[in-house]
Amino acid sequence: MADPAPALRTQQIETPSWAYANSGTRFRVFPQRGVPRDPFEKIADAAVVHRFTGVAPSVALHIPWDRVEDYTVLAAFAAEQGVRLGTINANVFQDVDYMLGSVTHPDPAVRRKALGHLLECVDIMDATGSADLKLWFADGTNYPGQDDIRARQDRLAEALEAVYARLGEGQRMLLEYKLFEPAFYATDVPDWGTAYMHCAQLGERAQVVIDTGHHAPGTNIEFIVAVLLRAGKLGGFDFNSRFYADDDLMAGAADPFQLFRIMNEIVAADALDPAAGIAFMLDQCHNIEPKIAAIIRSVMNVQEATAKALLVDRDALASAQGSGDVLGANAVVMDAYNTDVRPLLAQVRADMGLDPDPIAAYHRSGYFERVRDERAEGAQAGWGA
Ligand code: PSV
Ligand code: MN
Repeated sequence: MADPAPALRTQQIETPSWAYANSGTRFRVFPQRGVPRDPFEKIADAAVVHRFTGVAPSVALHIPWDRVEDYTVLAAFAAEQGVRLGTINANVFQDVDYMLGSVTHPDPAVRRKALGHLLECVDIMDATGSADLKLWFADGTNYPGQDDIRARQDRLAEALEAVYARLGEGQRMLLEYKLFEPAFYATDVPDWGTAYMHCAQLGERAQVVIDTGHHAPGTNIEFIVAVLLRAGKLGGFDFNSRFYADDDLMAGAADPFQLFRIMNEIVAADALDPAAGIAFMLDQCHNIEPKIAAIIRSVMNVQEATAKALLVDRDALASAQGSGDVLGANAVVMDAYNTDVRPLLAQVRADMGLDPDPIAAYHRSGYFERVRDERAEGAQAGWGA
């Protein structure tokens, strides 16, 4: 079996700027001390996560939450901090005009406004050097008959085509799906099949993003991973975990076995290497727990799932599968899952010149106490601000 350490050392997990900001449910946002007040401070926090884990070198932005005057200045600041700006997430779900949809809205004027924002996001990518544009649409309907389902698909296709045509060299469009919420009857991109259809029609540089919280309970997500990988249409992940709906809890917290099964498909298809082009991103909110430590924990959870996937004895698995040995094949996978990979990861970190225990090292660093005092004044950034 190949040594898992090199792959673990080169793994890259992108953290989301909004996870560092205040967030909550529709019932209450509980502000936390030390939370960033602007995109620069979010990036500074993301850089701390990278400093202690060594595998989180990029941070995703959400526009307009991370709007700044000059994105080249923000990119230069990120570089100074030791990270880079990653995926640009568009936001066409928080403007009052979008009550009945954005790019699928029945009114062409609203559609034009939404498309304008998506194109602005590509301009931002040009300035930040970001390679990926991530699109998630809250569009959909709440009641049967509210709008024409096929017409909405046509409007969506038209907008996607215009954005796709605007992409520059080396840029991709990642289309995210979500079963429901905020639309409760028919979401316009509800599942991987719909996302795949649009991406297939657009071309090679349009790929599907799997947000692990965006499925019906019981959905076999690793099957979707395998099928999209086979079709060359998996662009990346928004990792988070859920017990009920789109809970946005820490990745690997609710169901570490599912995260392992997903990473197992990735490793089996040789898609872990950054050169394979799969973006491993977190998309989560830390409503009640301290944010930076929670993000470090999430990164470590993804690393643990990956390490276990790398430990699957592929030869033994192929031979058990080939001979129809059902229990033997399952045992190979379970042996890897049941291995305690924490010592292996501690060694990997030591070899990278890192503290083997990133959370303890972060707590010892005094970073939290420092920013808690420095950021005492002013308005904290929050979800939607
Ligand atoms: C939607 O629920 C989503 O998963 C999309 O990725 C958004 O851009 C993100 O959450 C941020 O709220
Ligand atoms: Mn997401």
